[in-house]
Amino acid sequence: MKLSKDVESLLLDASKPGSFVPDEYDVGLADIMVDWRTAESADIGILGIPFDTAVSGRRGCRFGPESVRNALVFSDVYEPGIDVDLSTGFSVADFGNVDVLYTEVLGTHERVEKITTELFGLGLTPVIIGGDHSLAYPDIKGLMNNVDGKVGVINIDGHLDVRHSHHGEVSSGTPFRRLLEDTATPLDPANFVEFGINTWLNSKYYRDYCRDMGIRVIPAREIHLGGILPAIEEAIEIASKGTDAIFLSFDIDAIDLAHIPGTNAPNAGGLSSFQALEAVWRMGQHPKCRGMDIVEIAPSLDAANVSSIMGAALIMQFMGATRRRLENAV
Ligand SMILES: [Mn+2]
Repeated sequence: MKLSKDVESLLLDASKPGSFVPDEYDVGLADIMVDWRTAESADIGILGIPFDTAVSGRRGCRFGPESVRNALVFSDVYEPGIDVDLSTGFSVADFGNVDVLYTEVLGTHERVEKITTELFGLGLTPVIIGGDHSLAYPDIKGLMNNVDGKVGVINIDGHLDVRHSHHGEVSSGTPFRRLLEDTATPLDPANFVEFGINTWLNSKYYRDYCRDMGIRVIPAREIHLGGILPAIEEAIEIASKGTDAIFLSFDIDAIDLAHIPGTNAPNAGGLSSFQALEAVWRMGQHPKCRGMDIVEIAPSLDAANVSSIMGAALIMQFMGATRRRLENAV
């Protein structure tokens, strides 16, 4: 169709999200992110998993990928605090969402593991947007399937997520027990750290299990009282010691409920948004860091979309850290 030049110049391309008030000096993530089918290679690969069937409480995080992507494409690709600019020399490919089996947890996990195994195999750094935390199992298995040696895992979370099961079923509370007990590629408890554990939604039984297994649990209280930097340093030390790769699993409910209302189990006394960003910035720069998932963001439980905006900020921060890591590797 044809419109007059005058009218054409008044229309913004709505297929490119984030097109509000253009400023020729702004570069948004939408300007640098491409569909994976058109990319030769990429530094970062975004994958969404719209699946919350394994949540035992309030569901809604299956809408996380859509909501976080919407927040993500409004991000500019520069952050003055860390002074990282992603506008040139950094590539982000969007792999879309996993076609999940809505009523089948294990079947969905199989699909996810198949995909993540190939994504890690491409040599890029995946950023996986959940979905519920049960998905950490196939997310991390995808990395383990690509590494000969051991994989260290940092779980930033309000909860331990080492349950045996919920009535014999896999749930969002079981992913790390599954990894620790996996027969093919078990997670070594000596390289697993529980970071930011907090509040009256954890059992002594599972805390004792971690103690008996030699798993370091760093409660949010210890981080608040002792400072974020020593806690980050210790977590990196545990996950990197004798391993070939590190995976960062970020459950948004690690962050205080004042910042994150949009999740199944909001956390009183959790990490601040700054502490969370600083943890991702420092952990993501470690030379062994290979990927991240961010889970349990439920926009249907949110207020003013802030939980999705926080999720997007954490992803941008991880991308900034990844850029620094890749620069340091040269
Ligand atoms: Mn969790």
